[in-house]
Amino acid sequence: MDIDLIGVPMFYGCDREGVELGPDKLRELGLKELLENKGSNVRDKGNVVVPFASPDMKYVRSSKMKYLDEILTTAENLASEVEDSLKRGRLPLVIGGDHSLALGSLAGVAGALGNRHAVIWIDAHTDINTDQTSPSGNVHGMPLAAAMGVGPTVLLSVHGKEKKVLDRNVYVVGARSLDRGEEKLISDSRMTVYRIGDIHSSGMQAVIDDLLRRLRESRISDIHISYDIDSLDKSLVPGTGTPVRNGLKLEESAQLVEAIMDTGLVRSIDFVEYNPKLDKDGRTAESCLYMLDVFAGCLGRQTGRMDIGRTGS
Ligand code: 6HN
Ligand code: MN
Ligand code: MN
Ligand code: MN
Repeated sequence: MDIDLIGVPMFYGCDREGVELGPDKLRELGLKELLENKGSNVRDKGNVVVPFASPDMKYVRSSKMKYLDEILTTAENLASEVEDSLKRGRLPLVIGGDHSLALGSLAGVAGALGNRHAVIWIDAHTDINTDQTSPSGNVHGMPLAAAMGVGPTVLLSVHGKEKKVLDRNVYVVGARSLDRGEEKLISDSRMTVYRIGDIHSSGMQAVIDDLLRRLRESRISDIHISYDIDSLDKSLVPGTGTPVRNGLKLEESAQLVEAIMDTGLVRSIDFVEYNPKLDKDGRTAESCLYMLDVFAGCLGRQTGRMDIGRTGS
């Protein structure tokens, strides 16, 4: 697979410093070599430009969304890069940085692919707050709502005004920390949420089978994966800003990622929320490398497009 690595050194969306060091730390840990050793051709496009803002500038533009201007500028920059990579037939691997960067990656995906694709959001959270429902004002809790066309116009207008994904093509896996407004949006929309309870009661394979069946029934031919490392259990990722207990084990996460990757339909990937400053004994670095190795293995053995649903049942 031909891969474009794109770093987004930004913490504005979570308002907690350290996560902006994620992209360079992952490079230092050998991400490019890892992908190459597994058989991919990798071009590192470097980091997108993230404007500087001091903490006193947090609420300059909006009283409800912190660092709004800087997040929007970064998202525009990223959207252009992602769109450009996709149009060249390369897979953008976007490394964060906080999850608000998905405003940009999803806008770039929509720019290149239209809106027939699916988004698979692997996360302890659903990130479907709006400025009205957010308990924190942190934009990393809002990008998926915005992508579906829900929320304030400023967030919906990144790189074009159209919806970046249709709600019926959105799947969240691993959710276990949701706000009230998010619960309401889930019931009012057609998105699918596989909660940690579903995974623990039916098993990951059953969730995967259901997910792949739905993708097949919707005739999905392109997938974007947004991987938030806080989907993993808190004990595995002390180095993330919003860790949540009772999360996925590495093996479960690997099983999920492999099944999705092996459809051959994944066109772009986000890998977000690694905060090296908060890490303890390199445990988070180790978990990140474990998961990136899984992605790398799948990407490296991809030669062409496979039929969806070959994995699982
Ligand atoms: N993430 N739901 C909480 C909020 O502030 O909106 C947490 C969001 C976490 C977002 O982990 O990408
Ligand atoms: Mn997230
Ligand atoms: Mn464009
Ligand atoms: Mn999360």
